[in-house]
Amino acid sequence: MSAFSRRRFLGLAALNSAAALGLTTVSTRPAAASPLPEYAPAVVIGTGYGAAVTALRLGEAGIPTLMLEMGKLWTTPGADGKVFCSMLAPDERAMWFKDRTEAPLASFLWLDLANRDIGRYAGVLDRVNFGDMAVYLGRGVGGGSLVNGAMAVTPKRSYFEEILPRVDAGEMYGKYFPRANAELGVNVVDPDWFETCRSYQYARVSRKAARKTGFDTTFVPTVYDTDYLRREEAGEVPRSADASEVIYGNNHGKRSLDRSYLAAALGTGNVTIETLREVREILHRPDGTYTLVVREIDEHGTVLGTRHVNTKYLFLGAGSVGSTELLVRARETGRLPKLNDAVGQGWGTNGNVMCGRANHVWDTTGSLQSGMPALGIDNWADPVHPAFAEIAPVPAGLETWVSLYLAITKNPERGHFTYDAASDSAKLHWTASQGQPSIDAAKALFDKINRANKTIYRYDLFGDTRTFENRFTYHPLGGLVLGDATDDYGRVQGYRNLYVTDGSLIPGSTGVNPFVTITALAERNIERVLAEDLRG
Ligand code: FAE
Repeated sequence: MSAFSRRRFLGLAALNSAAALGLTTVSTRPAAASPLPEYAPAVVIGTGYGAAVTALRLGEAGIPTLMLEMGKLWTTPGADGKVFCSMLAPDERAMWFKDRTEAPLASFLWLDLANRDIGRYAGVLDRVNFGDMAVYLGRGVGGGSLVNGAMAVTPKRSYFEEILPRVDAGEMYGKYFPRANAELGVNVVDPDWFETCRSYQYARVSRKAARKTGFDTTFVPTVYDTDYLRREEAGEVPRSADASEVIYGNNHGKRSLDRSYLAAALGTGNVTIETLREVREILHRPDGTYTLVVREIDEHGTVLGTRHVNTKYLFLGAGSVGSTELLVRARETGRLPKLNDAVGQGWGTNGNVMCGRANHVWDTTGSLQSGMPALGIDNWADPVHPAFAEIAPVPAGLETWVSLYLAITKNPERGHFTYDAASDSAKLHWTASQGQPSIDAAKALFDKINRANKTIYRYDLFGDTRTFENRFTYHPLGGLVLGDATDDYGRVQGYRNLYVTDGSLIPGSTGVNPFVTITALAERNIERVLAEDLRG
């Protein structure tokens, strides 16, 4: 058993016992299940990809580390025996303090069939609405890993070199990407099973249309256990991906961070996770250490109190929107006045745009659709309109004759954040027109596919009659860009022992789904920071 597996095993036991006891603190040391400590040598804000990598490596190095997560621990089953609700029957667990779900596919035949009124609760998926752009985010222990589609894609090296030219690509592709893929548990669907299974009939229908146009498709690696999926379809195990579970969490099959990096971090014995704790402010003390103002809530949003936690080493892993908001607020309220002008800049949507095509009546996709995509149409080499379009499911549980796609395009537009004192929050500046390059790229690809297959777009999926939906993103990136707001290893400019670890480091685009890149970059950065700042 490797050290990672052994630690993972210990950490999983700690997560399960915290859930069984209804604790908001998770640790392998039972004594730690006490009020929030006043001091921790290292604090990591958030429990998403960057945060989880950082906590594991700090814990391995023997550094007592506290993780503060605003969402809840997702291990305790509800009254229906399930931890998460499905997309077809969403309830309060679905969304972060909303009165009604806000699903990405707004309608079907112009009817709002996907959304339901729900109670306000610390649910797993958030949609932060900023005018012309809405950002979907995961909330809970594991961050985005709880809600995402599990697509684990390493970017093309040439594009990685283009977006982060100062990062040594040789080192990334030789060491950190392989490390990230191994520890995330990335695997690929068995190609033979794929050809005959029911779960991916929808993907094969889209592949046929792509091939007829002259485009080829590529398998998308995943952190969903593809063997589990095979057994789901065979009826051998409880269904999850095949039971319309994805954006509101998966009850089985997915290797979310709480089952990989976070479990291993807990298993070091040096990492504690505190849940339902939102960091509101960062103060810099005269001795160079940091004080965090932390709001404690319960699952129904009642504020239980505000506490202060002091730390020497502070790592921001609250995601592109969360970490950027914390630093924009700190700069504009004068708490961290030496933060530079790059804080809040360089934000992008990873060029996300969604669209649907109407299939011919004989091209049925089937009522059983895996919620975890397996194929993408790779048109990234197109010199004018590069796009990588994932073939997405419509897990409605019935035949819809829709082929759905989430395209990742090369959109050079960037947004920025400012601080709004009235609401004490960061506001994203992004206009609808900035999304146009993404639409142009997707349109270039899907117009060709429609022409070759004599098919048309679906006009009924996004609430009105639009064919391309680019008013939301699943892939917020940037805000605290590597080498601008930070040095080349995520150290925040202007302040010692303050670091960024998450998707806010990436300048708006990765060309593929981003979590493998976020993970690998965090591995690279923490290795250097540990060697030079903490051990040096
Ligand atoms: P992230 O995972 O967002 O974690 C941040 C954590 O910090 C969250 O748990 C927050 O609750 C917490 N937090 C925020 N503010 C605070 C605060 N002030 N105090 C305490 N805690 C805080 O950060 N990516 C892929 O690569 N493949 C996919 O298939 C894919 N599908 C997606 C599908 C959906 C529906 C969504 C929403 C996203 C998807 N993504 C996918 C994106 C991916 O999940 C995202 O890029 C990463 O989760 C971002 O990782 P970070 O470490 O930046």
